[in-house]
Amino acid sequence: MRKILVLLIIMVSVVFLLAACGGAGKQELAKELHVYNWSEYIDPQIYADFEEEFGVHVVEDTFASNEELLAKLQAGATGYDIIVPSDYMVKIMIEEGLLAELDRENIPNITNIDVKFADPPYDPGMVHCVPYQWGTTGIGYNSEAFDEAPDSWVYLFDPAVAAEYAGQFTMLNDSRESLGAALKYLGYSLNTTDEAQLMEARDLLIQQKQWVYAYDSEQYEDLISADETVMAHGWSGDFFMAAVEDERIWYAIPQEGGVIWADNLCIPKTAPSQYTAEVFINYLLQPEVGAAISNFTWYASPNAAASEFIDAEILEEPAIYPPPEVLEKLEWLRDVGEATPLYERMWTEIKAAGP
Ligand code: N2P
Repeated sequence: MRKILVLLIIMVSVVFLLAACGGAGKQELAKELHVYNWSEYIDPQIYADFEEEFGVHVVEDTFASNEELLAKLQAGATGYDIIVPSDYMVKIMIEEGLLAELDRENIPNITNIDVKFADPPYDPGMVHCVPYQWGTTGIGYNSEAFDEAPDSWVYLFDPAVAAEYAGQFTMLNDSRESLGAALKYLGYSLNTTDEAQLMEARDLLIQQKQWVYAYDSEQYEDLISADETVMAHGWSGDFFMAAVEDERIWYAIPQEGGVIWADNLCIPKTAPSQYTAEVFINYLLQPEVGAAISNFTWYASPNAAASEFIDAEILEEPAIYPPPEVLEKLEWLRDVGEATPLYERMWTEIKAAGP
């Protein structure tokens, strides 16, 4: 009788133990995943494949600048599971307490990230985010409209040159990028906190405004293709992606140096499903999926394991993977801290100025 009791106790314990093990670590996937992303920044097929494999429907909403993304979160948007801020904005968001810390157990593929990107200064040790894609900011153009590549900020800012392209070029609708381009042309740092330098950059952009077709961050490459414009201040991959359909379009990194940036997959603290977001990040980090992202966006991948699946045309393009002597001249946008409101004020004044 005693033996039977002991056996019974053991059996019951085993059943409980198994149940406990099965439950631990195995969280439920949400039915939907809400991604807030830059436009045309992922092959929609990847969302479809993820849905097929995990039964999670991905809903995407897009933003056009880091400041728009931040404003949305600050205004209390709570519906997003994944957001894609750039480097300097990650730092700001961490400081504002807007980002969740990643649970590495759910993201084993994080080891695929190239060591060069695995310890970013804006998020040491990838505690909050995983690098998604990286690229540069420069000048895209219709090669038929130029004898030589417009590979200098002179084309956008020198009155004698820019006036020649009056009404035929766009500038990014982005405070840090457009002020940054003007600062570079003036020979200053993209991250200056000197008010006099910033006012000079503001005045330059106000002077330039009479020749600017539009401030735009989402359709500038299509405007070139539609022959509305011949040149645009913009992000590398967007032009290369457009060049697949319209081979007149090409891209140059200004000789004076441009901007290098990295966008990141992060999870807001308010995310409805952090676990599903981590499963999704892990999915994107698979070598073939990482490559499929770059093969669609034409941006460089921080995923080392993806390289062997990325098209040679992309890997071998020096304006996508710049050689060391070009990389050296590029500058990262950094969090300018207390000077941020100054940048915003300058930008507001530019936007409000008469054409
Ligand atoms: C993709 C936009 C790239 C984002 N269309 C630049 N940070």
